[in-house]
Amino acid sequence: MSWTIFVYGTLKRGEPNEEVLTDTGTGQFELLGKATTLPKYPLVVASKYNIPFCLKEPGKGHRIVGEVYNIDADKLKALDELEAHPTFYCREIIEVEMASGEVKEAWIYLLPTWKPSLLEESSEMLVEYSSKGSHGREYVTSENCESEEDLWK
Ligand code: PCA
Repeated sequence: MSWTIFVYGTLKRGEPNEEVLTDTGTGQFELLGKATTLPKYPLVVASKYNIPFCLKEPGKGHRIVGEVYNIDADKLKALDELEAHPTFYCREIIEVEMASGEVKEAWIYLLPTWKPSLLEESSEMLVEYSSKGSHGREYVTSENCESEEDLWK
């Protein structure tokens, strides 16, 4: 399993898309543990489906808490499909710190572009995402989200 991935949103254990990661029908995975990003990022819940987004603006927000997995190429393909990489989220390599203090390189899905108003409206920048968190914006499953534009209506 040659890919290391850091997940911070709906792919985490107990979150709405965890099965996309843990379904062994679409590839293999191994949980390495919890970790924190070395850079800070703005982590916001936004759009009409209440999607968690880590915005590609390192240095702003907080160091984000998530989970690190080793996955195989099949699983990476399944995740890229869900996250619509590279047309929506963009998968990039960043540094994350494991609970042990070990620093690893891992892939993360970042939102590369957004409307300026997004950061102003979502005044709350999270450290650790949970769909049922105190932000009060529970994730809405959107199997038939037709277009990216539809998200922001
Ligand atoms: N899924 C990916 C990116 C945001 C999301 O909801 C993740 O959990 O890391």
